[in-house]
Amino acid sequence: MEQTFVMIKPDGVQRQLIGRIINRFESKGLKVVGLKMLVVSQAQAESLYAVHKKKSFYAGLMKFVMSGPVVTMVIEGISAVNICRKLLGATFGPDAEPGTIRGDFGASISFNLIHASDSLEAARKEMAIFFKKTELVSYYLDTHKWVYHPTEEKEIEK
Ligand code: FUP
Repeated sequence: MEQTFVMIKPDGVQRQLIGRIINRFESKGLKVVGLKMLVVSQAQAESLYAVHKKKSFYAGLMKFVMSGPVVTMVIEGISAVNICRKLLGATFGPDAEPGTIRGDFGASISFNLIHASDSLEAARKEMAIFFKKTELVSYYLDTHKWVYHPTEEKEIEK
């Protein structure tokens, strides 16, 4: 079963969208296995956005992500990385399709409400920045037998 890292950014918290955003993942049938509110440290921000270090928007992005509390999550499910990215929508609010989180709640380029890992490799790295292994909870969701067909069970057990 895949796990991915998701973070509601400071604008999502300030706009009181925490509940509605988490609801998108739960409604899809994905499972929250880690959940934490925190203010991102300089070291965490540097690590999360290392790939953008040379970009013109890097300084602004760093300042923004550390500007207030965020909500970090680890989300689990079959194809969780890909599904979460689709639920987010396009990077910039004006481009994001209605029905996606960014498409429904955001109109900005810089304030885009939420982050989700873009690959399994990124997910592993980003989860480790924000969560200790002991902070992730392994549990059975009774609804899963209705979210996934029995033929998918092998994948669920992985
Ligand atoms: P995404 O993977 O959709 O979160 O987007 P990227 O990894 O490409 O960019 C990371 C963050 O940088 C985005 F969430 C928003 C910000 N950004 C800008 O502010 N300006 C840009 O031109 C590109 C990205």
